[in-house]
Amino acid sequence: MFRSAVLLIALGATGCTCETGALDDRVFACNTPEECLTGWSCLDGVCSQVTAASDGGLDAGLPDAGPSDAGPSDAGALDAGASDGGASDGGASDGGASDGGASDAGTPDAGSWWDPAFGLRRPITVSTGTAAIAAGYAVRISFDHAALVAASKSRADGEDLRIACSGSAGWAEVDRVLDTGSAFNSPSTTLWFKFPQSLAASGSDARCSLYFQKPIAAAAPSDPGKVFLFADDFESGTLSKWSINAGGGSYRSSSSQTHRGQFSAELPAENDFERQMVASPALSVADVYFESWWRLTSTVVDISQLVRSRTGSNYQTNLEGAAGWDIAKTIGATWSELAPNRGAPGTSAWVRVGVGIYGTRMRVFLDGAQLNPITGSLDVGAELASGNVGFSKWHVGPGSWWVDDAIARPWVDPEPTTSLGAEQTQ
Ligand SMILES: [Ca+2]
Ligand SMILES: [Ca+2]
Repeated sequence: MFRSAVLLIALGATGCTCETGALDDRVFACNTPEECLTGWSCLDGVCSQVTAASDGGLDAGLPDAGPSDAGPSDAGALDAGASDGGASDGGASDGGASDGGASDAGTPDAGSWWDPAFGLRRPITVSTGTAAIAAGYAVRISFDHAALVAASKSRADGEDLRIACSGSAGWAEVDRVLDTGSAFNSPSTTLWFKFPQSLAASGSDARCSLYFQKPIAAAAPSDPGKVFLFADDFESGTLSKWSINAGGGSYRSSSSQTHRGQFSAELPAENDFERQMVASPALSVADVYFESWWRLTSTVVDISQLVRSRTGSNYQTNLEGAAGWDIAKTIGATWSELAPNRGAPGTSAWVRVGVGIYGTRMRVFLDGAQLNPITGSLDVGAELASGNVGFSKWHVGPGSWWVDDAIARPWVDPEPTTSLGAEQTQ
């Protein structure tokens, strides 16, 4: 309700008549708040002064349109405008404890707006199935960013795409990361962010929103380390996020093939020998999705992607040459195949390999589609309750195996879903 919370100052066509008397070219017509004086906002193309003291009079008679904000006790509530959503909105007439605390029903106060510099938003609803999620679960949203760009609602570089979540302390922006298989200005731009709240099974929560339409935007916060359990795009030019066991070996930083950026990890041809590369410092995670992009010179390989990995033990998908990816495990150095190989590995192209394990059940994904088992999930046994993520190689070559854009994130099965609500203006 920011729109109703400002006092419009009339501006003549020949100069500023603003009450501050500060003649400044920027206080005329505007497209963005940055073109106006500090403390002023751009409203309907005109710089306008935010005047909190006058807010009540203008706002008191206006309906507060949010679904969770429509209670009878809210009819007379003052809406604090741009800074709304925090402590100033927690008054007795506005729902009190249900407005942002731990017991929050999950729908942000539609009368609040995170940052008035952003013109538009779409609420994000996170919904769980039969599996609850803990706070900090990484969720994704997909939307037609190209259409927003074409309509001048967002920047082509996506820097104005921001995600903020409301809570007891008000709105807080969270890092958002472009999916490793996605792009900005695309019909299916996909962003990941860490959902700040736990959510019970069969739950639904819309405390977070996607904000956009800020023509002048600094770089968005987009640290994968703040969204995922582990992420390496290998752009450090080193393998410093990994531990290579079995006596070191030939995994190396590479620039000869990359999925994105300038670097990947490469394992050049090497005959039969167990060689692992696992995340360092080691993760100790139970329910996890671990994925990476792979590229092969030839299908003469015997290589694996590991979850719940410990010394001598892991669950894995194992690519055994042209036969494809199986589900297997190594327990106390004894390897056994649990589901037969599926899929047809190609060469000289990047493919996305994902392994999800939840409880004792596992699924393998190729390029985002479930590959193994054919349907459902496979019980891999209960030997390993948690562990690290990584890779194992028995044979590579002729040619090399490259890995890029490795990510580990919490995973429940079924995964929560997200949906984007209709576009809203302030
Ligand atoms: Ca890279
Ligand atoms: Ca096999």
